[in-house]
Amino acid sequence: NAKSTRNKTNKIETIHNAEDFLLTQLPIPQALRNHLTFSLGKSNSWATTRDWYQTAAFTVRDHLMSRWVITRDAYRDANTKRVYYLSLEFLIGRMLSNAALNLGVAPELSEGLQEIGQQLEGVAEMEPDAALGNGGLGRLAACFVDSMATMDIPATGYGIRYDYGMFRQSIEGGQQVENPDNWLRYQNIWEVQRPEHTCEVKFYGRVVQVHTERGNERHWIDTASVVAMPYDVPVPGYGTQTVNNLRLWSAKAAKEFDLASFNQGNYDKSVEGRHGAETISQVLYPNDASESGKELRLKQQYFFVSASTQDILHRFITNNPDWETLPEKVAIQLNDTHPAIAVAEMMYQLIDHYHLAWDKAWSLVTKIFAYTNHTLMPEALETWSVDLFSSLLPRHLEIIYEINHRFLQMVNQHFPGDSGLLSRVSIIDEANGRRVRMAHLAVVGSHTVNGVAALHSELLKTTLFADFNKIYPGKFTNVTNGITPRRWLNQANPLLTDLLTKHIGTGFQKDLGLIKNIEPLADNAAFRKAFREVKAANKQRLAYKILQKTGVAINPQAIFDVQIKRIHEYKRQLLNVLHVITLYNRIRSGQAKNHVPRVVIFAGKAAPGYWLAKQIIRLINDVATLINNDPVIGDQLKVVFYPNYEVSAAEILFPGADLSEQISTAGTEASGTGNMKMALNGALTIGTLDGANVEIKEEVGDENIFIFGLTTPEVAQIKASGYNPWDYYNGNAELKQVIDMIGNGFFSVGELNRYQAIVDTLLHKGDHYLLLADYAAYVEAQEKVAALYQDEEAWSRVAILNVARMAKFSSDRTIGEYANRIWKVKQFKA
Ligand code: B1H
Repeated sequence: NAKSTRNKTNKIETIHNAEDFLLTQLPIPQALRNHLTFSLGKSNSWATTRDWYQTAAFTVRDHLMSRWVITRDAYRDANTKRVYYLSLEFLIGRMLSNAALNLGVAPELSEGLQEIGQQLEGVAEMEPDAALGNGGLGRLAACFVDSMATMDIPATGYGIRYDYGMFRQSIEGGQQVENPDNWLRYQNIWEVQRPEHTCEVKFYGRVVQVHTERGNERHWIDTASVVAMPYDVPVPGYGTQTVNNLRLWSAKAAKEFDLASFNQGNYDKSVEGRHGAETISQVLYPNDASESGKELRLKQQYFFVSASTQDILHRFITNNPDWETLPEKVAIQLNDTHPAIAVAEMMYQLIDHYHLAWDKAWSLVTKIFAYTNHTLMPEALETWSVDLFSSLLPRHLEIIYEINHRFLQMVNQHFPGDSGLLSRVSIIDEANGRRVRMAHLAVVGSHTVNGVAALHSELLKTTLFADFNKIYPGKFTNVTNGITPRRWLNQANPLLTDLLTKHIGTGFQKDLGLIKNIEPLADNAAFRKAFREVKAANKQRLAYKILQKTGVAINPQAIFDVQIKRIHEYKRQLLNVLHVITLYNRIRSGQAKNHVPRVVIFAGKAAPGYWLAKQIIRLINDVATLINNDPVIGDQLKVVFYPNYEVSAAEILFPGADLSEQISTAGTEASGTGNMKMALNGALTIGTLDGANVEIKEEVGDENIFIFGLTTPEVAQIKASGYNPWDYYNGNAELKQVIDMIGNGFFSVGELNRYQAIVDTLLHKGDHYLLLADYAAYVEAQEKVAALYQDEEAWSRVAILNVARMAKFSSDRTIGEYANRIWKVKQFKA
């Protein structure tokens, strides 16, 4: 059933169905043997575990390739509307098990490896994580591409192929040490270089007025060029033939080297230009939730945005007669402001390259773009100095000025004479040494702007974008984040997946709505017991990993109290530490009523330049050392800092958690997604009414979550009325004791004032995140946690209800909302 068609060059080509390709595929055990010989050039007796990983990866890749080809051709032939997801981060993690799962070959692969004496888990561990992201924002992009493929949405992700991803963290003497992440050291089997789709990206230069037959034009000249080389990564959907594409750009020098210098024997100089260009895609900036302000970062942004925009427009105009239908074929989502320069770049290409008139180009642009905001934190709001912009991207600065001029004129018409409003919403901040506000560019250039959880989206409308909400009523909306159940349930927690399958059948992986069918089983004692056995096994697995990584032996019966996320003051790991020390003091003084043995587990990276966050890591480790070695404490309390938190570590940590710490100051965490991953894996949440915690509470019910602390309006109010942390310090003897221990060097006997700065932020610098104000409520909530944990039947019941009520938090639901409400793109099955 091969079909013959004619392509553009009038050649006859043969298109196969996926089945035709699949029929030609060998059974997996045979394919493994073949690849070992023909792809690796090895024999069984010499093969290392890494060889077996590569062999397995080649084997699974074979199952992807035909689907990938067919999907791409089908999109092109049908000329469907496509979504382009622009993101500076894709935190994908390992791909082997995920691809095998999504393609439906995981059991066969596992058996095939067993036949040759290998275990899939051990083999899969040889794959380095693709850590092309910092944290939640990057992982969200990875969940989204999984969901878009699974839901047959014609979508492409665009990003950067960093040579070095997120740094690897080791802990030396209790302190974070950063090591380079050389993830491409060995061949990356999951990418295909596409030199035929190379683009040129320009920087610097100047703009001149030129008179042409079309009239006066602005020409950007004397530029320096960099070549953008695409590497394509296949993204297989689960239970579908669709394999979408993730295109990651790598920077190359425009000319291999300057021949003149080379001929003069000046080899060093001739390769210099090369290094300058190639540094652009060298390394991911590791500053989650704070901007770096570095020229190289702006270069990264423009580099991948320009290449992607060229790619998108070239694909469009090759398949469509004119520009009129661009918004019917193209939807572009900006993952935060990092790619916001795309608004100006699209104008630049349409006007300067394709010669559209301004008004026409602008009307197309504002129908194509949508922007997702991920944070309200002022330190993360990107601005670039006008000076830097005018040197690096002079033509784009002109375009931004023109966009701003027209925008401010419109505002002035609607709100005449409000000069305060004009200066507040201007894309150029004139007050702080002239800076380009990327969020304003993104808002003005987009038809829709969304926040990532209900509370966050409300706060966007009432605080950060209040003026814009008045100017553009209806532009702002909410799309609550989600997580892919493929990786975060099926792959990370095979035991729970098996248990669920036994009772409700398969299908929940693709339609998480079905998971509600386990709800009645919360009242079934046998099911609760089976559920506890799963949790116990996952805790065993985690305990073993912790022993391997840290040397700390933990009691798997204890409650595993887990806070894993980037280290940041607003996330309040320090509040957790205050509680740990409180428990320590209570146990030592015999005042721990209803205490249950507890293991408090932390993991997360601090931005290398964020000194206080690094101090918090050090404090956690100092506290851990003291408590873990106190014979009076024994198994009653243990503290663990799990090093190098990454996607593959998360896959072990989430299923092993009993208690999920989501304790950010209300109003600071846009959404959180670890909160969803833990609840889906049967942990109970202790948390504030922040981010998506609010919606998790709505779903699981007030009685099945431990909510504590100030609400967002209360936070605002207490700050407005003059918050004084000393009142709490002096008013609570336990709290005072804990802070004094930190300040007096109880945990740092060799250096008594080591943690003075931490005490200072709490007492002398205003305790910006209100740890002291929330301390008592937090400790009280933790007492309730302990009390419930003592009743294992009651605890399991609540944990099961949490799992059963997580349907809303599938990223399939999230992507469905983007597709229907924002992108207006339909499913298309190849
Ligand atoms: C989130 C970021 C972020 N919000 C700047 N903002 C970055 C900002 O490298 N930078 O410059 C990197 C990342 N990341 C997170 O996004 C939010 O804090 C989470 O609450 C949210 O769940 C996640 C996904 O929406």
